[in-house]
Amino acid sequence: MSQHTSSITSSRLEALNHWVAAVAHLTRPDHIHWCDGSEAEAAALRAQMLADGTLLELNQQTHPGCYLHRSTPSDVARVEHLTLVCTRERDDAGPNTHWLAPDEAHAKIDALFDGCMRGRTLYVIPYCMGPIDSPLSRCGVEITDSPYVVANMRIMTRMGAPALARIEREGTFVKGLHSIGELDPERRFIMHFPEELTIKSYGSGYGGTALLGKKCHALRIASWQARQEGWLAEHMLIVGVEDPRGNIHYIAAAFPSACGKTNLSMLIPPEGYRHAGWKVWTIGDDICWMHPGPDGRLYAINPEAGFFGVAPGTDHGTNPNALASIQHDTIYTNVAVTADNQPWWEGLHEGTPVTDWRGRPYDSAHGPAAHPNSRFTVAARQAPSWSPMAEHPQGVPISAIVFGGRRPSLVPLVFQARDWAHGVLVGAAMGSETTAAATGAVGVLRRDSMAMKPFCGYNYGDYFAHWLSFDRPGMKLPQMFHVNWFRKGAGGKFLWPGFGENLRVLEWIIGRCTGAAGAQDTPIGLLPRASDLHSEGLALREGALDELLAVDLDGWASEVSDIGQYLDSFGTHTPARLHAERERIAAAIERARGALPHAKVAS
Ligand code: O2Y
Ligand code: MN
Repeated sequence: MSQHTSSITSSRLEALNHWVAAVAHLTRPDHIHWCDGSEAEAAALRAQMLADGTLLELNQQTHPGCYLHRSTPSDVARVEHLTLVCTRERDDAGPNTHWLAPDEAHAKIDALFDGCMRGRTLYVIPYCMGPIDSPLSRCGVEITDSPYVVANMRIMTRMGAPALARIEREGTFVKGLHSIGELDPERRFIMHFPEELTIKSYGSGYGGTALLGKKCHALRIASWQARQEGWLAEHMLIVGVEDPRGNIHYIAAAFPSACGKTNLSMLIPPEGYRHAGWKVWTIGDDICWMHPGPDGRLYAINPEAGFFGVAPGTDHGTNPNALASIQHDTIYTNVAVTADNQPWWEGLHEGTPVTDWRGRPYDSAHGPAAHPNSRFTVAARQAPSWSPMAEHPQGVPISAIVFGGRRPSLVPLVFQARDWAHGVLVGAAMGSETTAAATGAVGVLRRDSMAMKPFCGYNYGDYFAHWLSFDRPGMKLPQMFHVNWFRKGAGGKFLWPGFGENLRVLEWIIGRCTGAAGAQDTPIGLLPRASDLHSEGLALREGALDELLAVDLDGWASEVSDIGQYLDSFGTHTPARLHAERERIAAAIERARGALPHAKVAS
């Protein structure tokens, strides 16, 4: 393939060639480069970025193949208010998105793109989300003027010649146009046109706003495609849990941003479990595409090929697998560095920062050394826990779907939904405290249905209906659960140790799927009694487990009423079945409150 050319000679790539020509006409680049994904290409781009300071070399003795990128300080996280869904009908985008009419949106952003690549190279990145030979995968092409984006897309997707060959075979692909522009926060937009399978992003060079295969394609556009085609595109990790008899159960779990999805997907079992033969296999840490299989089960693939993980907090104690993965061939973004040029972040118990994420001499008066949303980009295959099944074209069968959020009070450690409709309500009602993964206030409770609030490409009411539509004859659907690792006690300390110990909860979840684990029925769902959880070797403070497994009926009465108002906010789009499910639970809580003197169900 000739790389410095304005088009690729193939009649089957006519649509792609036309689009590239039209974009070049608008943006006026000096050069056009079609990415083939080769090692030679990656090496040339790396040399260029090292020369112009886009990348800085880290200590090659301790971290071979590792580089640091410092983004513009105003460009360090997603910007939800500038992330738009542009459907012809406003109602199709729904109140959960920021909407703009397509004509107005195109005009606004094309004015910014006009001439913006003068003096730059336009890179054409063909990519495949999912294993290259999987029928569940979908392709896209990102056009960008950022070599940093090319380097990250090479890690995060299957990029280059094989993806182009698939696009040539299939003829369809998602179009993503990106320019870093002037990196001016006042001239920044991330626009999605689901009806046109098109994304346009201007003015950011960072993360989910610039790597268009990730949040923009694999969630916002894919969720729209999934609804039309009868599958699910979700903000979920996928993990395989192997029991001592060698059975592997796959679990998909949705948590809002920066709630530990990467940690859970790479969990190291507690010592006793390890000795007994338990193992954990990573399939994905952020995004999950699930399709009904011929046997009625849901089969999942991870559309990504890498991790774009949060660095702060990653350490031997919290995520040894992630730490092992990022010792080589990793791009770090916005971390601090030590005197001998090793990457450093808060929570890493080795080394001392001398230079902060902005490149200034580190001074704790300036705030943290690493940005709280600093990241590593690393190939998934570098994780010691990486599962060979992640490359399986048919995906892995999902036994359980887990929802969770940061809930310092009320929500128990774990509960199981009675059935699919109840599980959809539990997912729809999910709430969590906000984190540093997006700009805006941190630590505020907000509803984040299925952890898709920033990522659903259409009206949440219709999305809930789509989820409910899977409950039909012939389907063998996963069991559904809710977990809360973030419950705090009276002193403000976490009650549950989390990390590896979360396997105890996953064991109960798997036990519920196989019929091996017990539970008690409560108005909010099925909860383990303290004796149903394996707690040998678990260091909890006295009474903590009872607190973690109690149901405060008064608190739940007001929670369920709040959920009612939330469901009402989607108007007639909210399915009647979801309202009915909420009313059933509200009535069960009222009956139990009437029957109990202290309005509490003890474990
Ligand atoms: O996209 C970003 O810039 C940071 S946010 C992010 C990155 C990787 C995985 N998930 C997220 C998220 O916000 O959920
Ligand atoms: Mn995410």
